[in-house]
Amino acid sequence: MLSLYENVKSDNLRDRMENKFKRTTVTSALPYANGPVHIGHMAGVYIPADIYVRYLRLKKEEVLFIGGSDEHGVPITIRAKKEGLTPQDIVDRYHNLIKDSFQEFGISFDVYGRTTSDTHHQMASDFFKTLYDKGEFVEQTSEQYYDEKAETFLADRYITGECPHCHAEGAYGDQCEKCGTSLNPTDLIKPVSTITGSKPVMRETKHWYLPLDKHEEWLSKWILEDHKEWRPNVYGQCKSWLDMGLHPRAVSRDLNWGIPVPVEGAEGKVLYVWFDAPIGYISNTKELLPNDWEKWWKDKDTRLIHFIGKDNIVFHCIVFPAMLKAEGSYILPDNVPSNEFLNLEGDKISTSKNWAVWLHEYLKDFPGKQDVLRYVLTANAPETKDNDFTWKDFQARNNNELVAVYGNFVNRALVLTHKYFEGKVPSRLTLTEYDKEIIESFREIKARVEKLLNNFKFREAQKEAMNLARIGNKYLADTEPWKVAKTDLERVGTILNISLQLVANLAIAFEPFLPFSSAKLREMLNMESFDWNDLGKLDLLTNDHQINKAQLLFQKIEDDEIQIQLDRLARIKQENEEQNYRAQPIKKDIVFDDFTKMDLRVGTVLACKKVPKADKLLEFKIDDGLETRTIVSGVAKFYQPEELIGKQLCFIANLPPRKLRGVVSEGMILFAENNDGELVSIIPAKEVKPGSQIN
Ligand code: B3M
Ligand code: ZN
Repeated sequence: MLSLYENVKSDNLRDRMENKFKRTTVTSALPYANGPVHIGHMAGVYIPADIYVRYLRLKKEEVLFIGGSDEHGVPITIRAKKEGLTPQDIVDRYHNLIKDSFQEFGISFDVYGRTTSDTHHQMASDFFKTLYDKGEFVEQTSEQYYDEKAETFLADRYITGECPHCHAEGAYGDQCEKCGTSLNPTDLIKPVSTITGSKPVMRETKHWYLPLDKHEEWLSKWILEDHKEWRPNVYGQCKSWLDMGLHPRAVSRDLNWGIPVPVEGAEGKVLYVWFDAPIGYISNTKELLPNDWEKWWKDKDTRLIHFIGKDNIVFHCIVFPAMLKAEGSYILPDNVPSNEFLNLEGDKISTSKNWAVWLHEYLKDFPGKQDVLRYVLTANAPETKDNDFTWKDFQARNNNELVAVYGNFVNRALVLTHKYFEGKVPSRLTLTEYDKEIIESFREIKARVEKLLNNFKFREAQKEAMNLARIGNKYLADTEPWKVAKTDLERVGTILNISLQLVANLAIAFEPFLPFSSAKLREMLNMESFDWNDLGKLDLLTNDHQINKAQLLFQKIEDDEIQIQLDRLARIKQENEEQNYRAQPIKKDIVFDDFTKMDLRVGTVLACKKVPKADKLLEFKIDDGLETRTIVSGVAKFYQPEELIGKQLCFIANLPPRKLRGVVSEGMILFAENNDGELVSIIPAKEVKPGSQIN
């Protein structure tokens, strides 16, 4: 398939690190502090960013990992209103919850700041002022919805109305959640302000716009020509934005939560959240390094990498770079590795529908199993396409890979060393051809994993690390030292030496991915520290080095633990369906006479069968008290023919006969229709005579 980005060398192996840069600034998207974080956030952004940073640190590179909460924006004000709290209450609650979750999962930020900090307010405000003074904005007046009762302009999310496409009620000013169409507030039929319930009016308002059209030329060259190595999804999205042509974007909003626009005549206006949030990366750096932050953002020898989700691409690849360029003293990102989305059991993760695995809840159910989730989320990372998290897969990967391969190998190597050599690393003496083959196969691990990590291919990189464990497991199974021990202890020593070197290699290779397990393993191996450059080497543990007792690295996860999770999701799904349920509106009034004209009756089903070549239809023979009549009904999807035989059903007796697939149907059986289209039979509460009338 020829794609938009056919000219992109998708497997760009240019090692951008080679001597070109002195240090790396790594940022990960600042999550909105209006809810806890879930596995989608982790798989999309934080785990890959953390793997990358840990890898660079292990290589002893100079790196800074910046995170923080995004505490402005309309969703936070809406949440506050709903709960009867202030926006500050909301962000205080979630900032701390999110920060704790990240810490518990080993996301190793150097700083985790917040955009409500003074440092940030000052910096974002100054940034705006600089651009304003340089004439980098255009001022524009437009008409927007205004709530006269509340005396405020209305953000898109504060206006609801009827969707012009599917006519659902309650569509928002930016999107109809029923049919998914994006909207403008003016598209809504019968718009209502959610603040006061009144009808909004149009009013003029002035805003500042960043004229992206003026930046189009250099952005095009910079991305499309100079950064062909960006991931195809990122490059492709940028290309389609650029192809459509860029337009000025408003960087201010009428809202009372955020950073005030620092110019005269801007009362009641704040910086648009997407203007201030990326500046948060910089202000959080300053919060950590008040005197030394600039080299991480302004030095040409610094490489800047943004880890984000796919819905943030345009802001990080087009808008923020345009802001940085307009300011003039900053470097631009070198890469923006962005992931697609992770689904949960086949459905889109949704905070409002509680369709998610929340980190703080996971840890309650699976204490100490941070690495298991990290492993599964990387193994399934949505790097090139949306992917699915399922609990069965989670269990299988834990039991069949972490426990059966990695954990099993490590445990056998350590236990045998204690059994035969009192926990002292035995010497490696005569090598067989097979030993040499094994040694050879892990010598290249460093180069292979590096190549993948340098190109942000975390799934593949983790697979390589796991392969190393597979090699080890197979080596022990093939050489069977527990049998050899009966005759040749020297040979056992050689096998265990190789195995232990392999275990030490595994501990290093897995450190970026599974830091908790690597720390445990380091402790078991009694190693002081890890160095990435030791990877692939055979002398990580010297002869006679004393190792500690073996502990299990991973534990089997049982079916009942998984069932608890599946039951929880099933409950949530049902609750959502119930909440979504809305009865159809009542039809127009009829006259009583219309009702009495209908001959509604109860009949007994004598026979029922499928109508040939019609997968929806069942043919019923019904005793209507006078004779046997045939009725064809479209319920084959919901009932097996034999299920309804002998049952009493309600039907309309005086409809004109109709031919359906060659069968003449004399009437219509009544069914209740569920919201999702399921048809359910209506059976009298106690048996009545066939032909009884319903009135
Ligand atoms: N808070 C959107 C998000 O969480 C936004 C990211 C800001 S990164 C500067 O998806
Ligand atoms: Zn709609």
